[in-house]
Amino acid sequence: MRVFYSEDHKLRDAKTELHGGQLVKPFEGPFRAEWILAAVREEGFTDVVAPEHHGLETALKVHDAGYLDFLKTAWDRWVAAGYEGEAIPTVLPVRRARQIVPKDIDGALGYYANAIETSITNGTYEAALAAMNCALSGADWLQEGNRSCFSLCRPPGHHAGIDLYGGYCFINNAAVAAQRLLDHGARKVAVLDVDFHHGNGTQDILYERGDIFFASLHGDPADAFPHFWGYADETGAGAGEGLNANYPLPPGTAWEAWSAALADALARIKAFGAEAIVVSLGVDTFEKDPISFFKLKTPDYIRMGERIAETGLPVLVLMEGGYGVPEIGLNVANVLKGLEA
Ligand code: Q9C
Ligand code: ZN
Repeated sequence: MRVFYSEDHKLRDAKTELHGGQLVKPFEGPFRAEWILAAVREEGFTDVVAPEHHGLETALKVHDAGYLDFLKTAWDRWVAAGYEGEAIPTVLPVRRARQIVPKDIDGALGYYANAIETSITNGTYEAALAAMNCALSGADWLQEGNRSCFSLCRPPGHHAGIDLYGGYCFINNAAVAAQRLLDHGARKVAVLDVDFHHGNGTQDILYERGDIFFASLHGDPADAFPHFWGYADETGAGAGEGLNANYPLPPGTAWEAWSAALADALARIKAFGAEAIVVSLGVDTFEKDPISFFKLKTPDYIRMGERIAETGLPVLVLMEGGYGVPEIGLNVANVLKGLEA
């Protein structure tokens, strides 16, 4: 299985995340991609290739143009304002506030944020583009007739909405990849989000679309980030009515209950008639993840890959979350092994 990986992920190396009332070293850092790359190579996935460079054409079909321009310019505008820390918003356009994009960078940050733990830094936009390029090259690789591949995207993407960043995400790599598959001949595709957190950005982008089915298995929003999205009664709207499937699950969820939800999601993806699956793979479902509460174990990830492979559909695996412990690498490699079994 081919692996797409760009060294440019290292351009995002934030010093701060707002966590527990303190600015701490971010959970999402370059070390994650290094651990994952080392493990997938160790486990035999040695066909590691840099992605092609792509323009913004596909991203502009899933994101707002003003939002992408904000991402491109935010750091320079922040520095020009005279600030010395990393860029974080302080004021948000909450209930009853006006939804007008402010000229001022402090206001623009709040306008485009859906969570404020995530600092914007020098190099963040360039790293997000590199992750997007990995996703697009993966989509093209499937389109050439290959059954599966792994795009080691970093930073992740599934919390990035139409015009929203947060939750360590800036450009929605999964939505961009799904769009690319459709633009290159697929009629219907599915995004299957197995990250511990609800894929609120992906849901935001796909909610009214009739050509992409979205399923997400995640910690119940009553208990877990992103808190304001991910309930089971969010089922899609307009042309997308019935094409959004959320599986909120309680603290302590282990393989048996988790895999029952997966089986239901995969059956619905098949019934929809998807011609390919984009998997938003977070391994923050692992029992030792520092910010999550599921209890999956390392061998479970092999079975996860096997179950997805049983659909018989081409599969593009994109990296999302998974934190704290070096085992994230083997857990990712196990999914890939299960897919090839
Ligand atoms: N301070 C992804 O897994 N905060 N994003 C959680 C810890 C944000 C997770 C609480 C978690 C974002 C891609
Ligand atoms: Zn996550």
